[in-house]
Amino acid sequence: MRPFLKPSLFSRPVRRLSVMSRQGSVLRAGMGSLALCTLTGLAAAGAAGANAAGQSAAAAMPSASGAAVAQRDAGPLEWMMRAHQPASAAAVQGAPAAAHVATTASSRHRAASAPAPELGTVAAAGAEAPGVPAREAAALYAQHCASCHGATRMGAMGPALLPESLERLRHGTIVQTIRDGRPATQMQAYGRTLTEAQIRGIARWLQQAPEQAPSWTEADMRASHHTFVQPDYGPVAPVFRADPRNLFVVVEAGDHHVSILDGDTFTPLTRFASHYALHGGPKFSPDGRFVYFGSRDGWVSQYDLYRLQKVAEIRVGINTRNVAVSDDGKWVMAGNTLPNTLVLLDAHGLAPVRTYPVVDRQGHPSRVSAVYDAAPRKSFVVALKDAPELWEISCDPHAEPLYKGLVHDYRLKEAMPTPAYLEPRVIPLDVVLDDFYFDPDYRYVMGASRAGKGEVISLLSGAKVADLPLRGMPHLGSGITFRHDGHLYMASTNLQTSSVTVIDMGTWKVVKDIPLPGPGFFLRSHEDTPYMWADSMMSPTARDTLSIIDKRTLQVVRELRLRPGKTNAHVEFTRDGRYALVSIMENPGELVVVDARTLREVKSLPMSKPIGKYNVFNKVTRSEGTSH
Ligand code: DHE
Repeated sequence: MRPFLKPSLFSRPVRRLSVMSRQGSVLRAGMGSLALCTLTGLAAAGAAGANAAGQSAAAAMPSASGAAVAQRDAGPLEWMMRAHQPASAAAVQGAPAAAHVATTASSRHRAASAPAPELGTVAAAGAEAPGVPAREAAALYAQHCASCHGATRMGAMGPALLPESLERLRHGTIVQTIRDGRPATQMQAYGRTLTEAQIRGIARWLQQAPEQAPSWTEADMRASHHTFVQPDYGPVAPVFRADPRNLFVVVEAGDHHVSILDGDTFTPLTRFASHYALHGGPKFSPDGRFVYFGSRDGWVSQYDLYRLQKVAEIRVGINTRNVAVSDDGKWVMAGNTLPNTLVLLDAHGLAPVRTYPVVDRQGHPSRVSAVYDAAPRKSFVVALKDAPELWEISCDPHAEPLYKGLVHDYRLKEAMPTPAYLEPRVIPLDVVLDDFYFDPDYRYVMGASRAGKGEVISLLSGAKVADLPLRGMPHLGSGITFRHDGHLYMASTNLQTSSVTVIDMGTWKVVKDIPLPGPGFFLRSHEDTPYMWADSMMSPTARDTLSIIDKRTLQVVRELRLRPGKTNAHVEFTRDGRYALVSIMENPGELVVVDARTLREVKSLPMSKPIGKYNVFNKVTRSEGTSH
């Protein structure tokens, strides 16, 4: 087959030429020191204005929803499979044709929430009594709900009530919330005011897309920006006596709060309300003073851990994946699925600086899968959920320029160099990669496609350097690295198969699949402990079991059931690796402190579904046993 010479995209000096065949596959060949750039992708992205982001998202909204409803009876594993489906597949399975953005978002979120207690307790939707018609439901919403959740359901004092925001909840859970209210929030119980049919009608109406597609413009973003305090960014002393580098930030998903914990005494310093459904790890400034949160419904918040006060917040989108903080502490980048944008914020106060429409080389919008801080490269790496591309955005004012366009040799200056600072560089991929892990130097990205196919991509050249022989659905994002006998290993849980996979990062070969009692989600370790801790929270029967694996022998040495029958998951170590903090992910739940040597419980604190906890020292020093 003769390749159709359509330039693929490289923007730094590379040693390989990529050409795309008419069939769309990328062929690569060694080419000395060439720099090739696409003629289309970035130009399209750059040309689109900030408002176009909102418009393109709006254009992509479904005319009528159905995805969330169609998927309500899916089992946990099915949800996980759907979470990893490409946009087209999700659309075929029950969503309207135009639902490129919103439909795929709807299919995505179900998976990992399977262990959430409310999901299992709700009656099947098939047995529901019919609710009042949509017109009446809309009028009831305007009368009872709009003052808190916004006339357009975009959220105000209460969270957004759009299909994308509710997709992780079953119909019965929404009915229950309207009927019974939510404890410790302003959401009151409407069971005494409204009939069952009215409540069911409102719930069903909320699961449908609104007549007017929601949009989120730069003006909306700026209007949402709120500054609580103007902190002194110079050296200040904490307002408490605890070691500020050994604090834990605990995200409590049960009632949407955050607790700050002294990591030496395991006593809470403060607890405050967060935005609805924080997702992804909170990210820290390099000195550990500030922490940044992203919520699923688009809010980014900055919190001062020394002063124990909120600094600022801004709503960057309708649906947000996660946030990353640059290595120099100057920038926060937020990745959205609705609209399809990346938003760059000033890390000191969260003022919006730039909106990047996320559009692939063919001009199609894509959701952001996640944004990561590649600290050694002084850049953000962005994974796209609907396009076979990775983006890298340099935060280095002295970064080598980008060469956009097809050139023979970038040294001949055949193309005009574009300053690379804060400008996306696009790395084309063979497949859409969905889940990622980086080597400690951020030279390589390990990625897994939705079908579980694994690849290693060099961030230097943009080329694939190895295939990863993976089974099932590896959860690379929860991976850890560790060293043993002069080798650097990466280990990851698997959402589908009951094992932890260990890969030699020198050879990219799987050295062992360590059996677990069930599929797991999170994996954790620390430089100063010989063990890694894996949960099996994707398993209906073993979600209460933590497997303690010896990093030297790759054998499970103990199975811990701290609270039998309850979800035992997500571990984080103290800064010295002496204690492991384990979540009992229930509501009410607990945080259990375990001696990492004796594996004995030393303390327990009541918490509301503590979904994750993050140690300041381990994060800012990029401990190899934790996420970054
Ligand atoms: Fe997460 C991190 C993606 C469902 C809890 N999750 C991440 C990250 C990604 C991701 C890309 C890393 C970003 C970061 O830390 O900045 N998560 C996904 C999904 O694609 C998936 C499967 C479907 C979805 O709806 O988004 C998914 N995640 C879940 C859940 O259902 C969990 C258990 C509950 C929840 O809050 O929604 C969940 N994800 C978490 C947590 C982290 C996370 C606690 C941070 C882990 C860490 O220790 O750093």
